[in-house]
Amino acid sequence: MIKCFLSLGLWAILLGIAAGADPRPNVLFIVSDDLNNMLGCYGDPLAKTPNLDRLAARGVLFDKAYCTFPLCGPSRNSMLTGLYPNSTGILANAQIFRQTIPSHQSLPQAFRNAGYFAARIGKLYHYNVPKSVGTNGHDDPGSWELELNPAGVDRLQEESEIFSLLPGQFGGTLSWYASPKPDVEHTDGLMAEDASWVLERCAKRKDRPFFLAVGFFRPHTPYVAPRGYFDLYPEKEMPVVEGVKEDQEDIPPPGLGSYKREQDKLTDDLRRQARQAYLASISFMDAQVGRVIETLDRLGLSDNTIIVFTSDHGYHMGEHGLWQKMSLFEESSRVPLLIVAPGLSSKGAVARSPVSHIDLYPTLAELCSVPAPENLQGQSLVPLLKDPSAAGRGWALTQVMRGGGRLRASVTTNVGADGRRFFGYTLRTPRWRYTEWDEGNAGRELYDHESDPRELTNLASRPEHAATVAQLSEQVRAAAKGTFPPSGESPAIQPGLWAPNLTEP
Ligand SMILES: [Ca+2]
Repeated sequence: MIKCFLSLGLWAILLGIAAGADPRPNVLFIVSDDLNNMLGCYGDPLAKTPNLDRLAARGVLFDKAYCTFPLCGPSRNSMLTGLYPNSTGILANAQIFRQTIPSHQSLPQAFRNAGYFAARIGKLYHYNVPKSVGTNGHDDPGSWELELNPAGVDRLQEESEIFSLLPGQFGGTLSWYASPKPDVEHTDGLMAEDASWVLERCAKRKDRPFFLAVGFFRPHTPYVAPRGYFDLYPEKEMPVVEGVKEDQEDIPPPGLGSYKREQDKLTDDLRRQARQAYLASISFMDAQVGRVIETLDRLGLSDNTIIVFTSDHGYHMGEHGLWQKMSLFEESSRVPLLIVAPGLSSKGAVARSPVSHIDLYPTLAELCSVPAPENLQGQSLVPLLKDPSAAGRGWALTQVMRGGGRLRASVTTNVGADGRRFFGYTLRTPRWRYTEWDEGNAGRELYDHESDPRELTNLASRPEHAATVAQLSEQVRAAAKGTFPPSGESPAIQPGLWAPNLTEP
């Protein structure tokens, strides 16, 4: 009789418990490296990303998702600890949160401690690309039971063929190569194979759910991908950003502080080639994601596996005259975020409230009933997964550092003659982006996304927007204050709101 009132899913769980199976859902956590929102499912007119488009159609696409810091190391440590960079103390690459907050439980570690099988393939924490490909990089061994670090022809054979703006340097510099080798010989292709290998073994363990993290390296520089993907994007059809000089006139200097001198070498032909190679690398990565999802489906795991797809931060392709990351503009701070939570939300839904990487840890912990640390700083996205029109927190905060010194990340340039370090914070609300540099002393920016989605006109000094600036200034400062740990919690971090004052790990 009771049967009439129980859903099929609940019956499956009850039967599963009877058979010794663990009913908690699996997690497939996929992170692409240096990927912006140039994807078909985000409306890009050129990108060919059929696999990610299909994935978006299976779950919820977060239209306004943002990183906490547009640089690999700070962003990944933040995402995987559920804490803002001001609380992890990680504001540069080549560091890991164990150096600053060693007892904190990372996201995969929480799953591991709750009985999940936690595995990593490729880049989850920071990794020098391409030099650390094939190694553990700056990994956290406590997060995983299994780590796999394949290296393909892109790392082992082809580096001498790569074109670079700074010959011989690939990791931080615009560089690319159309490879004659097939997908399966490249690092990301090998990672898709490894993921299938792990999934096949996990499928046989009904008693133990898995948290499988796959960190693809593309489209990070060098943009190396099999030649066929370059052919999808004829060079002469690649657009070049126009009107940069006029656009830059109202941008305060720190807003352009991520520009690198070697980019002076970019001709329009090189700009087209860079875009072609970046898009080719995206399509190559998309194909590898497709292979992993196909395996998940083939093994019958999809109905009980939560899939997350995101990137560590966005990326410029010449907008505002900028390339790569480390700016606070939309292109650099925005990330793709797709979440498929079987049975929870309508397929192909779009959530438009601003959300953050900081929200992933509490979301996955809630979805899988995994105990999480009490000091997590994000919101659970479960209400938005259930109802994509829900308001959520209503904003996302991204910060970046400017200025000199040893902590200076490889991609920043000095602004400010004294070399003093300072922060910029930007708040994204449903309508506005508002940015303050060094407490406003080094500039403010206000962009209206209703009329100016490319953030071309800085409205911060216009009298008619004074009230909006005042209100957003108060809001961004309150949000920034909320990124620090409660006082006295962590002796490794001595925070200052507008300038980092911390002990280098
Ligand atoms: Ca402008």
